[in-house]
Amino acid sequence: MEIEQEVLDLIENAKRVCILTGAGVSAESGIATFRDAQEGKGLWSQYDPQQLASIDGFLNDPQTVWQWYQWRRDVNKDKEPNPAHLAIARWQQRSHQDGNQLVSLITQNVDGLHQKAGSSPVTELHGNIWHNHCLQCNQIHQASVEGLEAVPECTYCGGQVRPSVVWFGEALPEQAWREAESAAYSCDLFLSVGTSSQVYPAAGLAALAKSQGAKVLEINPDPTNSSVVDYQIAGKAGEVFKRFNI
Ligand code: BV8
Ligand code: ZN
Repeated sequence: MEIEQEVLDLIENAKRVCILTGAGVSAESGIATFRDAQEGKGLWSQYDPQQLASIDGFLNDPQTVWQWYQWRRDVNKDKEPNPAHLAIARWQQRSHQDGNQLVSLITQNVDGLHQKAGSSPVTELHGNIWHNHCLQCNQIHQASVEGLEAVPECTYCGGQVRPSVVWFGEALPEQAWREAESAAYSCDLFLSVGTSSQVYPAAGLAALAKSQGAKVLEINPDPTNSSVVDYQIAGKAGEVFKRFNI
């Protein structure tokens, strides 16, 4: 039986689906992946994203890190969800309506495009680039930071305002991690969409699902060849979801 038909049956018959997405699911919306950035594609390619996306990076050079996030917000602000985001949102809505399938969405992306596509709930493991808070007192910084070149000052304690994303070396938000772990632990079908599966602890979720007997499906034009993957669809997420007509 042709693999795609097998995968369609898996999707059709799964009771509890856990979808983990990465930067690849937003690539067709025109947002470069981390991998692209690391391979010297793009303005900031001379910087190591792991350096910029770190507390040390911000403490050593807050201005540069702030400007990197302002640049990314500028790139993201007019980007629209693509067929992959829209298909996942429809899948979630349909599962809510007919109730015979539970679909959980876990993302490593900070771009908010899943929410823009109508997905709900969305578990954001690494935060959201449109939110900011004070490094010192954690107060949420409500005001818009559009166009602000300099790192804003906290209106409560005068501390530095930072993007509300999870930097390397920082713990993931507890609630989000708990949701992700329980969704992976209890699913019978785990979908890994557009992620290179190199950043932990997110990259460990597929193995957790597998350890509980779930089937693992990877959608990625560049297979990760990870041993936990049962089915690999080597294609772009937007095109694959369109083809599957999910
Ligand atoms: C922590 C937010 C401890 C910021 C991000 C175990 C082993 C080794 C290392 C570690 C370990 N445990 C922890 C670590 C350290 C580190 C880590 O994993 N390092 C890696 C690099 C080795 N992890 C951490 O630091 C984590 N924190 O461990 O804290 C702790 C614990 C308790 C108390 C205190 C401390 C925090 C990790 C989160 C960091 N923040 N983002 C920001 O965005 O600015 S990670 C960031 O990079 C993204 O969120 C994402 O997670 C990752 C990029 O990966 P992908 O999304 O997969 O993107 P990538 O570009 O790599 O790949 C894209 C893929 O898409 C490719 O495969 C490509 O082929 C595919 N693709 C392209 N086009 C398409 C497509 N697919 C489908 N369709 C297409 N059209
Ligand atoms: Zn403060």
